[in-house]
Amino acid sequence: MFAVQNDGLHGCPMPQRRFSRRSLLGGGLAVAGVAALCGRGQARTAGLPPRLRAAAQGERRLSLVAAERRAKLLGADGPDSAVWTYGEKLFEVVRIAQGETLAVELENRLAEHTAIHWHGLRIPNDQDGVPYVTQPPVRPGERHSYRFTPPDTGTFWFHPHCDTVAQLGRGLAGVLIVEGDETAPYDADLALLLKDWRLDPASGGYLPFMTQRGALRAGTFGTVRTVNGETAPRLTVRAGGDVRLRLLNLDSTRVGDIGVDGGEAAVIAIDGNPIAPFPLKDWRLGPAMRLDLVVRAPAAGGEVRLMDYFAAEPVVLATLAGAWAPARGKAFDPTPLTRSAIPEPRIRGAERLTFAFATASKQKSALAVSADDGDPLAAALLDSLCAASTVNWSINREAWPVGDHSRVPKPLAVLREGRTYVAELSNETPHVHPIHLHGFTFKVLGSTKRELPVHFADTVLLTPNERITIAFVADRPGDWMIHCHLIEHQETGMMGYLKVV
Ligand SMILES: [Cu+2]
Repeated sequence: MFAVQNDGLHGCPMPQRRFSRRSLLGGGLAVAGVAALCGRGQARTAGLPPRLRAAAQGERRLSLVAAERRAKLLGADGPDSAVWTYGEKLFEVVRIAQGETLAVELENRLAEHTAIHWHGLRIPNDQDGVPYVTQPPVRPGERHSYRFTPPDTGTFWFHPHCDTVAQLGRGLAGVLIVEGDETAPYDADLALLLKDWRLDPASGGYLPFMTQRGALRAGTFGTVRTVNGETAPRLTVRAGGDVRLRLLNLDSTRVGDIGVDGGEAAVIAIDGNPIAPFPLKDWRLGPAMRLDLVVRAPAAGGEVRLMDYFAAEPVVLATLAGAWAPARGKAFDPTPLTRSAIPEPRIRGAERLTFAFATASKQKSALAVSADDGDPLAAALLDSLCAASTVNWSINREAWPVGDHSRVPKPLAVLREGRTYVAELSNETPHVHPIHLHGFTFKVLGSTKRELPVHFADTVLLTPNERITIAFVADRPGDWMIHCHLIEHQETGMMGYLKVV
Protein backbone atom coordinates (compact mmCIF):
# COMPACT_ATOMS: atom_id res chain seq x y z
CA MET A 1 0.00 0.00 0.00
CA PHE A 2 1.39 3.34 -1.02
CA ALA A 3 0.69 6.77 0.37
CA VAL A 4 -0.30 9.26 -2.28
CA GLN A 5 0.70 12.88 -2.45
CA ASN A 6 -2.12 15.33 -2.19
CA ASP A 7 -1.69 17.84 -4.95
CA GLY A 8 -1.16 20.53 -2.38
CA LEU A 9 -0.79 23.80 -4.19
CA HIS A 10 0.61 25.66 -1.23
CA GLY A 11 2.77 28.43 -2.48
CA CYS A 12 6.39 28.93 -1.72
CA PRO A 13 8.65 31.79 -2.75
CA MET A 14 8.77 32.18 -6.47
CA PRO A 15 11.74 33.66 -8.34
CA GLN A 16 11.69 37.44 -8.41
CA ARG A 17 11.24 37.77 -12.13
CA ARG A 18 8.57 37.71 -14.75
CA PHE A 19 7.93 34.20 -15.96
CA SER A 20 8.56 33.62 -19.58
CA ARG A 21 6.08 31.43 -21.41
CA ARG A 22 8.77 28.78 -21.55
CA SER A 23 9.28 28.67 -17.80
CA LEU A 24 5.55 28.56 -17.23
CA LEU A 25 4.95 25.66 -19.55
CA GLY A 26 8.28 23.96 -19.48
CA GLY A 27 7.66 21.88 -16.42
CA GLY A 28 9.86 23.65 -13.89
CA LEU A 29 6.94 24.39 -11.63
CA ALA A 30 6.21 20.96 -10.30
CA VAL A 31 3.37 20.72 -7.85
CA ALA A 32 4.02 17.42 -6.17
CA GLY A 33 6.01 17.64 -2.98
CA VAL A 34 5.92 21.40 -3.03
CA ALA A 35 5.73 21.81 0.71
CA ALA A 36 8.70 19.55 1.34
CA LEU A 37 10.82 21.26 -1.24
CA CYS A 38 10.11 24.77 0.00
CA GLY A 39 11.99 24.29 3.24
CA ARG A 40 15.17 23.67 1.31
CA GLY A 41 14.96 27.06 -0.27
CA GLN A 42 14.06 25.90 -3.74
CA ALA A 43 11.82 28.18 -5.72
CA ARG A 44 8.48 26.48 -6.34
CA THR A 45 5.01 27.79 -6.68
CA ALA A 46 1.55 26.68 -7.49
CA GLY A 47 1.19 25.41 -11.03
CA LEU A 48 0.53 22.44 -13.23
CA PRO A 49 2.84 19.43 -13.09
CA PRO A 50 5.35 18.91 -15.90
CA ARG A 51 4.30 17.54 -19.26
CA LEU A 52 4.68 13.86 -19.94
CA ARG A 53 7.96 12.89 -21.59
CA ALA A 54 7.72 12.50 -25.32
CA ALA A 55 7.93 8.82 -26.25
CA ALA A 56 8.29 9.48 -29.96
CA GLN A 57 7.66 12.35 -32.30
CA GLY A 58 4.23 13.71 -31.46
CA GLU A 59 3.43 10.96 -28.95
CA ARG A 60 3.16 11.00 -25.16
CA ARG A 61 3.00 7.82 -23.14
CA LEU A 62 1.05 7.55 -19.92
CA SER A 63 1.10 4.63 -17.52
CA LEU A 64 -1.82 4.43 -15.10
CA VAL A 65 -2.01 1.82 -12.35
CA ALA A 66 -5.46 1.77 -10.78
CA ALA A 67 -4.94 0.64 -7.19
CA GLU A 68 -5.89 1.31 -3.61
CA ARG A 69 -3.52 3.65 -1.85
CA ARG A 70 -3.63 5.75 1.33
CA ALA A 71 -4.22 9.49 1.58
CA LYS A 72 -4.65 12.14 4.26
CA LEU A 73 -8.03 13.64 3.46
CA LEU A 74 -8.94 14.60 7.02
CA GLY A 75 -5.91 16.80 7.62
CA ALA A 76 -2.38 16.04 8.78
CA ASP A 77 -3.53 14.96 12.23
CA GLY A 78 -6.56 12.97 11.05
CA PRO A 79 -6.70 9.27 10.21
CA ASP A 80 -5.68 8.02 6.76
CA SER A 81 -8.25 7.02 4.19
CA ALA A 82 -8.12 4.35 1.50
CA VAL A 83 -8.30 5.97 -1.90
CA TRP A 84 -8.42 4.46 -5.40
CA THR A 85 -6.08 6.33 -7.71
CA TYR A 86 -4.32 5.94 -11.05
CA GLY A 87 -0.89 6.68 -9.60
CA GLU A 88 1.10 8.05 -6.72
CA LYS A 89 -0.70 11.37 -6.76
CA LEU A 90 -4.23 11.70 -5.49
CA PHE A 91 -5.31 12.86 -8.95
CA GLU A 92 -3.03 12.50 -11.94
CA VAL A 93 -2.88 15.76 -13.90
CA VAL A 94 -1.73 15.03 -17.44
CA ARG A 95 -0.66 17.71 -19.90
CA ILE A 96 -0.21 17.26 -23.62
CA ALA A 97 -0.12 19.68 -26.54
CA GLN A 98 -2.84 19.85 -29.15
CA GLY A 99 -1.98 17.51 -32.00
CA GLU A 100 -0.05 15.08 -29.83
CA THR A 101 -1.14 11.46 -29.54
CA LEU A 102 -1.71 10.06 -26.06
CA ALA A 103 -0.81 6.39 -25.63
CA VAL A 104 -2.17 5.11 -22.32
CA GLU A 105 -1.42 1.80 -20.64
CA LEU A 106 -3.91 1.07 -17.85
CA GLU A 107 -3.14 -1.68 -15.36
CA ASN A 108 -5.96 -2.72 -13.06
CA ARG A 109 -4.77 -3.62 -9.56
CA LEU A 110 -8.21 -3.12 -8.06
CA ALA A 111 -10.39 -5.98 -6.84
CA GLU A 112 -13.07 -5.23 -9.44
CA HIS A 113 -13.13 -4.42 -13.14
CA THR A 114 -12.75 -0.89 -14.44
CA ALA A 115 -12.16 1.13 -17.63
CA ILE A 116 -11.40 4.76 -18.46
CA HIS A 117 -13.87 7.14 -20.04
CA TRP A 118 -12.17 10.25 -21.47
CA HIS A 119 -14.73 12.86 -20.58
CA GLY A 120 -15.30 15.58 -23.15
CA LEU A 121 -12.86 14.28 -25.77
CA ARG A 122 -14.10 13.94 -29.35
CA ILE A 123 -12.26 10.68 -30.00
CA PRO A 124 -13.26 7.46 -31.79
CA ASN A 125 -16.03 5.42 -30.17
CA ASP A 126 -13.75 2.43 -29.49
CA GLN A 127 -11.61 4.63 -27.21
CA ASP A 128 -14.56 5.99 -25.21
CA GLY A 129 -14.11 3.61 -22.29
CA VAL A 130 -17.62 2.32 -21.58
CA PRO A 131 -17.50 -1.37 -20.55
CA TYR A 132 -19.51 -3.68 -22.84
CA VAL A 133 -20.63 -0.78 -25.01
CA THR A 134 -17.26 0.28 -26.45
CA GLN A 135 -14.76 -2.19 -24.92
CA PRO A 136 -14.60 -5.22 -22.62
CA PRO A 137 -14.18 -4.39 -18.94
CA VAL A 138 -10.58 -4.45 -17.71
CA ARG A 139 -10.62 -7.25 -15.13
CA PRO A 140 -8.45 -7.28 -12.02
CA GLY A 141 -4.87 -7.97 -13.04
CA GLU A 142 -5.49 -7.09 -16.70
CA ARG A 143 -4.09 -4.28 -18.82
CA HIS A 144 -5.75 -2.19 -21.48
CA SER A 145 -4.33 0.34 -23.95
CA TYR A 146 -5.93 3.53 -25.17
CA ARG A 147 -4.52 5.56 -28.01
CA PHE A 148 -6.01 8.73 -29.44
CA THR A 149 -5.19 12.25 -30.57
CA PRO A 150 -7.47 14.76 -28.84
CA PRO A 151 -8.64 17.19 -31.52
CA ASP A 152 -9.44 20.06 -29.16
CA THR A 153 -7.57 22.06 -26.56
CA GLY A 154 -9.04 22.38 -23.10
CA THR A 155 -9.54 21.12 -19.58
CA PHE A 156 -10.80 17.53 -19.60
CA TRP A 157 -10.89 14.64 -17.16
CA PHE A 158 -11.10 10.87 -17.05
CA HIS A 159 -12.87 8.39 -14.82
CA PRO A 160 -14.45 4.90 -14.79
CA HIS A 161 -17.93 4.20 -16.15
CA CYS A 162 -19.21 1.21 -14.13
CA ASP A 163 -19.63 1.18 -10.35
CA THR A 164 -18.76 4.85 -10.64
CA VAL A 165 -20.49 5.68 -7.39
CA ALA A 166 -17.86 3.65 -5.51
CA GLN A 167 -14.84 3.99 -7.83
CA LEU A 168 -15.14 7.75 -8.28
CA GLY A 169 -16.35 7.99 -4.69
CA ARG A 170 -12.94 6.66 -3.61
CA GLY A 171 -11.17 9.14 -5.88
CA LEU A 172 -10.55 7.27 -9.15
CA ALA A 173 -10.23 10.20 -11.57
CA GLY A 174 -7.59 12.22 -13.36
CA VAL A 175 -7.26 15.43 -15.34
CA LEU A 176 -6.19 15.81 -18.97
CA ILE A 177 -5.14 19.26 -20.11
CA VAL A 178 -4.66 19.74 -23.84
CA GLU A 179 -2.59 22.87 -24.31
CA GLY A 180 -2.43 25.28 -27.17
CA ASP A 181 -5.31 27.69 -26.57
CA GLU A 182 -3.33 30.50 -24.91
CA THR A 183 -2.94 33.76 -26.77
CA ALA A 184 -1.00 35.44 -23.95
CA PRO A 185 0.88 33.78 -21.09
CA TYR A 186 -0.63 33.76 -17.61
CA ASP A 187 1.35 34.40 -14.45
CA ALA A 188 0.16 31.03 -13.14
CA ASP A 189 -1.96 28.17 -14.44
CA LEU A 190 -3.66 26.10 -11.73
CA ALA A 191 -5.99 23.11 -11.83
CA LEU A 192 -8.45 23.12 -8.92
CA LEU A 193 -10.14 19.76 -8.47
CA LEU A 194 -13.33 19.95 -6.46
CA LYS A 195 -14.35 16.74 -4.77
CA ASP A 196 -16.19 15.79 -1.60
CA TRP A 197 -15.57 12.57 0.27
CA ARG A 198 -18.09 10.44 2.20
CA LEU A 199 -15.83 9.90 5.20
CA ASP A 200 -16.36 9.03 8.82
CA PRO A 201 -14.13 11.64 10.50
CA ALA A 202 -13.29 9.33 13.41
CA SER A 203 -12.00 6.37 11.40
CA GLY A 204 -11.24 7.83 7.97
CA GLY A 205 -13.39 5.05 6.49
CA TYR A 206 -16.19 5.58 4.00
CA LEU A 207 -19.86 6.07 4.72
CA PRO A 208 -22.22 4.42 2.21
CA PHE A 209 -21.69 6.10 -1.19
CA MET A 210 -25.32 5.69 -2.18
CA THR A 211 -28.43 6.03 -0.04
CA GLN A 212 -31.96 5.38 -1.21
CA ARG A 213 -32.95 8.80 0.09
CA GLY A 214 -30.17 10.50 -1.87
CA ALA A 215 -30.61 8.43 -5.02
CA LEU A 216 -34.28 9.44 -5.13
CA ARG A 217 -33.53 13.12 -4.60
CA ALA A 218 -30.51 15.38 -5.06
CA GLY A 219 -27.90 12.70 -4.32
CA THR A 220 -25.92 11.67 -1.26
CA PHE A 221 -23.48 14.41 -0.34
CA GLY A 222 -19.95 13.98 0.93
CA THR A 223 -18.98 14.97 4.45
CA VAL A 224 -15.58 16.50 3.65
CA ARG A 225 -15.19 19.13 0.93
CA THR A 226 -11.78 19.40 -0.68
CA VAL A 227 -9.92 21.20 -3.43
CA ASN A 228 -6.96 19.12 -4.66
CA GLY A 229 -7.47 16.85 -1.68
CA GLU A 230 -7.26 19.63 0.91
CA THR A 231 -9.84 21.66 2.76
CA ALA A 232 -9.86 25.29 1.58
CA PRO A 233 -6.22 25.44 0.40
CA ARG A 234 -4.36 28.72 0.41
CA LEU A 235 -2.41 29.32 -2.79
CA THR A 236 0.29 31.96 -3.04
CA VAL A 237 0.42 33.74 -6.38
CA ARG A 238 2.28 36.73 -7.76
CA ALA A 239 0.64 39.97 -6.65
CA GLY A 240 -1.36 41.62 -9.40
CA GLY A 241 -0.81 38.73 -11.82
CA ASP A 242 -3.36 37.09 -14.08
CA VAL A 243 -4.00 33.58 -12.82
CA ARG A 244 -5.70 30.92 -14.95
CA LEU A 245 -7.85 28.71 -12.74
CA ARG A 246 -9.07 25.47 -14.26
CA LEU A 247 -11.97 24.40 -12.07
CA LEU A 248 -13.12 20.80 -12.37
CA ASN A 249 -16.09 19.44 -10.49
CA LEU A 250 -15.07 15.81 -9.93
CA ASP A 251 -17.77 15.21 -7.36
CA SER A 252 -20.59 12.72 -7.86
CA THR A 253 -23.26 14.96 -6.35
CA ARG A 254 -22.31 18.51 -5.46
CA VAL A 255 -23.47 21.46 -7.56
CA GLY A 256 -21.50 24.61 -6.83
CA ASP A 257 -22.48 28.19 -7.47
CA ILE A 258 -19.01 29.48 -8.25
CA GLY A 259 -17.96 33.04 -7.61
CA VAL A 260 -14.89 35.05 -6.71
CA ASP A 261 -14.82 37.37 -3.73
CA GLY A 262 -12.31 40.19 -3.37
CA GLY A 263 -11.10 40.53 -6.95
CA GLU A 264 -11.89 40.54 -10.64
CA ALA A 265 -12.56 37.30 -12.49
CA ALA A 266 -13.63 36.38 -16.01
CA VAL A 267 -14.88 33.16 -17.57
CA ILE A 268 -12.67 32.16 -20.50
CA ALA A 269 -13.77 28.57 -21.21
CA ILE A 270 -16.67 26.24 -20.40
CA ASP A 271 -15.96 22.50 -20.34
CA GLY A 272 -12.62 23.46 -21.87
CA ASN A 273 -14.23 25.27 -24.80
CA PRO A 274 -13.11 28.88 -25.22
CA ILE A 275 -15.74 31.59 -24.99
CA ALA A 276 -15.39 35.35 -25.39
CA PRO A 277 -14.32 36.39 -21.86
CA PHE A 278 -17.13 37.69 -19.68
CA PRO A 279 -17.13 38.75 -16.03
CA LEU A 280 -17.86 35.96 -13.58
CA LYS A 281 -20.85 36.73 -11.40
CA ASP A 282 -21.81 33.23 -10.43
CA TRP A 283 -21.79 30.01 -12.40
CA ARG A 284 -23.60 26.79 -11.61
CA LEU A 285 -20.99 24.06 -11.79
CA GLY A 286 -22.57 20.62 -11.66
CA PRO A 287 -20.78 17.28 -11.43
CA ALA A 288 -18.35 16.70 -14.35
CA MET A 289 -18.52 20.32 -15.50
CA ARG A 290 -15.42 22.51 -15.89
CA LEU A 291 -14.90 26.23 -15.86
CA ASP A 292 -11.73 28.08 -16.83
CA LEU A 293 -11.33 31.48 -15.21
CA VAL A 294 -8.80 34.26 -15.26
CA VAL A 295 -8.53 35.90 -11.86
CA ARG A 296 -6.53 39.03 -11.12
CA ALA A 297 -4.34 38.18 -8.16
CA PRO A 298 -4.53 40.53 -5.17
CA ALA A 299 -1.84 42.96 -4.08
CA ALA A 300 0.90 41.60 -1.84
CA GLY A 301 -0.68 40.70 1.50
CA GLY A 302 -4.19 40.68 0.01
CA GLU A 303 -6.55 37.79 -0.68
CA VAL A 304 -9.04 36.70 -3.33
CA ARG A 305 -11.40 33.90 -2.40
CA LEU A 306 -12.95 31.30 -4.66
CA MET A 307 -16.46 30.81 -3.30
CA ASP A 308 -19.39 28.45 -3.51
CA TYR A 309 -22.54 30.52 -2.99
CA PHE A 310 -24.95 27.63 -3.49
CA ALA A 311 -25.65 27.03 0.19
CA ALA A 312 -27.20 29.62 2.49
CA GLU A 313 -23.81 29.93 4.16
CA PRO A 314 -21.20 30.60 1.43
CA VAL A 315 -18.21 28.24 1.45
CA VAL A 316 -14.62 29.32 0.78
CA LEU A 317 -13.23 26.74 -1.64
CA ALA A 318 -9.73 28.20 -1.92
CA THR A 319 -7.87 31.42 -1.22
CA LEU A 320 -5.40 33.13 -3.53
CA ALA A 321 -2.87 35.11 -1.52
CA GLY A 322 -0.84 37.79 -3.28
CA ALA A 323 2.92 37.95 -2.69
CA TRP A 324 6.16 39.18 -4.18
CA ALA A 325 6.69 42.05 -6.59
CA PRO A 326 3.61 43.04 -8.58
CA ALA A 327 3.34 41.38 -11.97
CA ARG A 328 1.64 43.99 -14.09
CA GLY A 329 -0.10 47.29 -13.76
CA LYS A 330 -2.47 47.02 -16.69
CA ALA A 331 -6.24 46.99 -16.28
CA PHE A 332 -7.85 43.57 -16.05
CA ASP A 333 -8.73 42.64 -19.62
CA PRO A 334 -8.39 38.89 -20.35
CA THR A 335 -7.68 37.98 -23.95
CA PRO A 336 -9.83 35.32 -25.63
CA LEU A 337 -8.42 31.82 -25.98
CA THR A 338 -7.94 30.27 -29.42
CA ARG A 339 -10.90 28.10 -30.37
CA SER A 340 -10.58 24.57 -31.65
CA ALA A 341 -12.34 23.48 -34.83
CA ILE A 342 -15.51 22.00 -33.37
CA PRO A 343 -18.02 21.24 -36.15
CA GLU A 344 -20.55 24.06 -36.32
CA PRO A 345 -24.15 22.81 -36.17
CA ARG A 346 -26.23 23.83 -39.19
CA ILE A 347 -29.48 24.65 -37.44
CA ARG A 348 -31.59 25.20 -40.56
CA GLY A 349 -32.99 21.90 -41.68
CA ALA A 350 -31.55 20.08 -38.69
CA GLU A 351 -33.42 17.09 -37.34
CA ARG A 352 -35.12 17.63 -33.96
CA LEU A 353 -34.82 15.37 -30.95
CA THR A 354 -36.32 15.60 -27.48
CA PHE A 355 -35.03 13.99 -24.32
CA ALA A 356 -37.23 14.07 -21.23
CA PHE A 357 -35.45 13.49 -17.93
CA ALA A 358 -37.93 12.20 -15.39
CA THR A 359 -38.57 9.71 -12.65
CA ALA A 360 -39.23 6.14 -13.72
CA SER A 361 -42.53 4.49 -13.10
CA LYS A 362 -42.44 0.77 -12.44
CA GLN A 363 -44.28 -0.21 -15.64
CA LYS A 364 -42.24 2.14 -17.81
CA SER A 365 -38.93 0.91 -16.50
CA ALA A 366 -39.74 -2.58 -17.78
CA LEU A 367 -40.27 -1.26 -21.31
CA ALA A 368 -37.23 -2.58 -23.09
CA VAL A 369 -36.66 -4.64 -26.18
CA SER A 370 -35.59 -8.26 -25.97
CA ALA A 371 -31.91 -9.03 -26.03
CA ASP A 372 -30.23 -10.38 -29.11
CA ASP A 373 -27.97 -13.28 -28.31
CA GLY A 374 -24.40 -12.06 -28.40
CA ASP A 375 -25.35 -8.44 -27.92
CA PRO A 376 -22.63 -6.98 -25.71
CA LEU A 377 -25.24 -4.86 -23.99
CA ALA A 378 -26.94 -8.02 -22.78
CA ALA A 379 -23.70 -8.94 -21.04
CA ALA A 380 -23.56 -5.50 -19.46
CA LEU A 381 -26.90 -6.02 -17.85
CA LEU A 382 -25.83 -9.29 -16.29
CA ASP A 383 -22.89 -7.51 -14.66
CA SER A 384 -23.98 -5.91 -11.44
CA LEU A 385 -21.24 -3.25 -11.67
CA CYS A 386 -22.64 -1.91 -14.95
CA ALA A 387 -26.37 -2.46 -14.62
CA ALA A 388 -28.63 -0.12 -12.73
CA SER A 389 -28.79 -1.04 -9.05
CA THR A 390 -32.43 -0.03 -8.86
CA VAL A 391 -34.62 2.12 -11.08
CA ASN A 392 -35.56 5.62 -9.97
CA TRP A 393 -35.00 7.71 -13.12
CA SER A 394 -35.58 7.62 -16.85
CA ILE A 395 -34.84 9.30 -20.17
CA ASN A 396 -37.81 9.42 -22.57
CA ARG A 397 -39.67 7.03 -20.21
CA GLU A 398 -36.92 4.40 -20.58
CA ALA A 399 -34.64 3.53 -17.68
CA TRP A 400 -31.22 1.93 -17.92
CA PRO A 401 -32.30 -1.49 -16.75
CA VAL A 402 -31.42 -3.36 -13.61
CA GLY A 403 -29.44 -6.56 -13.87
CA ASP A 404 -32.02 -9.13 -12.91
CA HIS A 405 -33.61 -9.56 -16.32
CA SER A 406 -32.32 -10.25 -19.79
CA ARG A 407 -33.75 -7.21 -21.51
CA VAL A 408 -31.59 -4.51 -23.03
CA PRO A 409 -32.57 -1.00 -23.90
CA LYS A 410 -32.72 0.07 -27.51
CA PRO A 411 -30.95 3.29 -28.38
CA LEU A 412 -32.80 6.44 -27.40
CA ALA A 413 -32.36 7.58 -31.01
CA VAL A 414 -30.58 6.48 -34.19
CA LEU A 415 -28.66 9.35 -35.78
CA ARG A 416 -27.22 9.69 -39.27
CA GLU A 417 -23.49 10.32 -39.39
CA GLY A 418 -22.64 13.85 -40.45
CA ARG A 419 -26.05 15.36 -39.78
CA THR A 420 -26.84 18.17 -37.35
CA TYR A 421 -29.28 17.44 -34.53
CA VAL A 422 -31.07 19.99 -32.37
CA ALA A 423 -32.13 18.42 -29.09
CA GLU A 424 -34.40 19.74 -26.40
CA LEU A 425 -33.36 18.49 -22.96
CA SER A 426 -36.35 18.70 -20.67
CA ASN A 427 -36.13 18.34 -16.90
CA GLU A 428 -39.46 17.04 -15.64
CA THR A 429 -38.27 16.76 -12.04
CA PRO A 430 -37.70 19.14 -9.12
CA HIS A 431 -34.00 18.15 -8.99
CA VAL A 432 -30.90 19.23 -10.93
CA HIS A 433 -29.43 16.92 -13.58
CA PRO A 434 -26.01 17.59 -15.17
CA ILE A 435 -26.54 15.90 -18.55
CA HIS A 436 -23.47 14.56 -20.35
CA LEU A 437 -23.30 13.39 -23.95
CA HIS A 438 -20.30 11.26 -24.82
CA GLY A 439 -18.16 11.93 -27.85
CA PHE A 440 -19.65 15.22 -29.01
CA THR A 441 -19.18 18.81 -28.02
CA PHE A 442 -22.59 20.39 -28.33
CA LYS A 443 -23.65 23.99 -28.62
CA VAL A 444 -25.94 25.21 -25.84
CA LEU A 445 -28.43 27.44 -27.63
CA GLY A 446 -30.71 28.55 -24.82
CA SER A 447 -32.76 27.84 -21.72
CA THR A 448 -36.38 28.39 -20.80
CA LYS A 449 -35.38 29.54 -17.31
CA ARG A 450 -31.97 31.20 -17.30
CA GLU A 451 -29.84 33.63 -19.24
CA LEU A 452 -27.09 31.39 -20.58
CA PRO A 453 -24.45 32.51 -23.05
CA VAL A 454 -24.41 30.47 -26.25
CA HIS A 455 -21.48 28.16 -25.62
CA PHE A 456 -19.98 24.78 -26.44
CA ALA A 457 -20.07 22.12 -23.72
CA ASP A 458 -20.14 18.38 -23.11
CA THR A 459 -22.19 18.54 -19.91
CA VAL A 460 -25.05 20.92 -19.23
CA LEU A 461 -26.89 21.47 -15.98
CA LEU A 462 -30.66 21.17 -16.12
CA THR A 463 -32.15 23.00 -13.18
CA PRO A 464 -35.61 21.95 -11.89
CA ASN A 465 -38.23 21.98 -14.65
CA GLU A 466 -35.85 23.72 -17.06
CA ARG A 467 -35.65 23.00 -20.79
CA ILE A 468 -32.35 23.57 -22.59
CA THR A 469 -31.80 23.36 -26.34
CA ILE A 470 -28.52 22.02 -27.67
CA ALA A 471 -27.22 21.30 -31.17
CA PHE A 472 -24.40 19.12 -32.43
CA VAL A 473 -23.05 17.43 -35.53
CA ALA A 474 -23.15 13.63 -35.24
CA ASP A 475 -19.85 13.31 -37.06
CA ARG A 476 -18.55 9.97 -35.73
CA PRO A 477 -20.33 6.59 -35.74
CA GLY A 478 -20.85 4.46 -32.66
CA ASP A 479 -22.93 4.00 -29.55
CA TRP A 480 -22.58 7.15 -27.48
CA MET A 481 -23.85 7.32 -23.91
CA ILE A 482 -26.06 10.13 -22.70
CA HIS A 483 -26.67 10.27 -18.98
CA CYS A 484 -27.01 12.30 -15.86
CA HIS A 485 -23.61 12.87 -14.20
CA LEU A 486 -25.14 12.95 -10.77
CA ILE A 487 -23.85 9.43 -10.35
CA GLU A 488 -26.67 8.09 -8.19
CA HIS A 489 -29.13 9.18 -10.88
CA GLN A 490 -26.98 7.62 -13.63
CA GLU A 491 -26.74 4.35 -11.70
CA THR A 492 -30.48 4.21 -10.96
CA GLY A 493 -31.73 4.56 -14.50
CA MET A 494 -30.98 7.99 -15.96
CA MET A 495 -28.75 6.69 -18.75
CA GLY A 496 -29.16 5.66 -22.35
CA TYR A 497 -27.29 5.88 -25.62
CA LEU A 498 -27.50 7.33 -29.09
CA LYS A 499 -26.53 5.19 -32.06
CA VAL A 500 -24.81 7.09 -34.87
CA VAL A 501 -24.73 5.14 -38.13
CU1 LIG B 1 -29.73 13.55 -12.46
